[in-house]
Amino acid sequence: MSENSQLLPAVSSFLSSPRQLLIDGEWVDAKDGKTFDTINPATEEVLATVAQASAVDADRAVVAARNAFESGSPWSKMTPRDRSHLLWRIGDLIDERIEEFAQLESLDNGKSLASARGDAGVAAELFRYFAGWATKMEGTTIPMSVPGREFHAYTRREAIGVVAGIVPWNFPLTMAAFKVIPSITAGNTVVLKPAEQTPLTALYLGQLLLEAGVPAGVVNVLPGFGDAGAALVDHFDVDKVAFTGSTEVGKKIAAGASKNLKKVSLELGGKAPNIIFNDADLEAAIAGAALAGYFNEGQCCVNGSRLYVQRDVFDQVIEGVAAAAKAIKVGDGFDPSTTMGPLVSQEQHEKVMGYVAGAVKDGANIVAGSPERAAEKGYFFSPTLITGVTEDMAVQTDEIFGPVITAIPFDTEEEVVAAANNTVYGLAAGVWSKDLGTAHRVGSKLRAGTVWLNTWHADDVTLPRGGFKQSGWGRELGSFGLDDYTELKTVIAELR
Ligand code: TXE
Repeated sequence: MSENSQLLPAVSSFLSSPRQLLIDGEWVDAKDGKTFDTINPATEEVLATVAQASAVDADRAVVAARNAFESGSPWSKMTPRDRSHLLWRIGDLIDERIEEFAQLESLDNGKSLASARGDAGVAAELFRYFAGWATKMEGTTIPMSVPGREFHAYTRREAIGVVAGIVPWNFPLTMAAFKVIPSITAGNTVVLKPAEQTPLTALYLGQLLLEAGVPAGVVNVLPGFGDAGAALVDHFDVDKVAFTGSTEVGKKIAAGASKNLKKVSLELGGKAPNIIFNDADLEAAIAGAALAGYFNEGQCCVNGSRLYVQRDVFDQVIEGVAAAAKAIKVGDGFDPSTTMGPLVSQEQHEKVMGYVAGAVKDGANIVAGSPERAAEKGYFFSPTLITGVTEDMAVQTDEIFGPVITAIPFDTEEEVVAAANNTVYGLAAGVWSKDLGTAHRVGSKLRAGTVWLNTWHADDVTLPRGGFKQSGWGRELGSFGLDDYTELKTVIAELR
């Protein structure tokens, strides 16, 4: 297959010239002229050259965002209704260009075109969902009791100011949308820092936002590395940092942002337990376990990587998940038969292979997959299922962020709940049982921000998501997600 022969003209033209930074409504080079290459993980070849933002560019973008936010700016004067219409229009524009976004995402990240289309659809829907909220950021009137005096007290939800959105590479467009959309819905301005592995769809989104009529400086896009992200976190004029990424960097961001007490929301790593009881609908549970572990090449923060199966059905479940793993077609994202693309980068590929090789060394059994690369070229890796694992093995404790499931048998509910919660993470968890009492009771004991009962990866833009423990701070999406992008002001007037 030749990818280039299938590329849409808009995508070919986007890739054919160096991509720049978006600052104050203009496409500009990095101040120091630096660029970096973004790599197609299926071919290991350079896909595009992109301007690399430094701290100086971060400052330029924050100044632009601050000016766009200040009172009297076109953005500050836009009514909530007009913001709502703008958000809706952007959603529709994304829908019109789903194929363009999907091609760019598949080339840059590796995921299949079908999966990338799904991501773009979520981004479009998210714009429309938040379009509804722009006109519904309501306050309350609150009674006061001061003898002999009369007051009228009420609350207002107001924008925070300049938001720095720092995002990872596993869902590049949707993660960008997660930060940009609630920011602008609430009237903030944004500097978005996409991941260095996958800058293209964020830049394409930037282009579309300008076309849709988002005023200059309201959304700025700064491709670059961790230093550019850190410069945003340190910048005095950034009011809030919204981050999705590793727990390690999340801790640095919390520490950096605390210097000026910026607001921070963090969506970090996970190591989700997926628990199958003897009485589960095994057909559904097996398919669900494979989806939980292998969707998006396993590069999901809510990836169901720790499978716990009650002893009577352990062998049957392992056989079923292994068969599902072997049925997955690993290949180039542009091949319509592909159900799993390559991992995102050489670094991620080496990390995942290293964990599986380590498990073999520790004495675990590989039931499906292998610690080896799945092709000579490209960061391909076969979906892997490992048994004979103990709780102290690195493959069981660490977030691997690849298509790797470890499976351990259990006997009692008490034992499995303790094992499931024995992690620093708390992003997601799942329970499979036909007994609703068991499902809800165990679900209530799991320390995780999302608990799936008899399903996995079922989701909607209306639902809040986020982590317990070291999986993060705050919640994204839904009405809860919008609160994190606003300040609450209390106004007290004396009636004289
Ligand atoms: O993440 P990083 P990486 C986990 C997953 C993965 C591991 C490493 O386990 O294997 O993290 O991935 C920017 N200040 N997750 O290295 O470094 C960086 O440029 C400010 C889970 O890619 O956390 C990128 O834009 N920003 C996760 C973003 O942070 C900094 C998704 C994420 O990069 C920075 C991705 C700094 N000091 C990886 N250093 C999830 N929860 O979904 C880096 N960045």
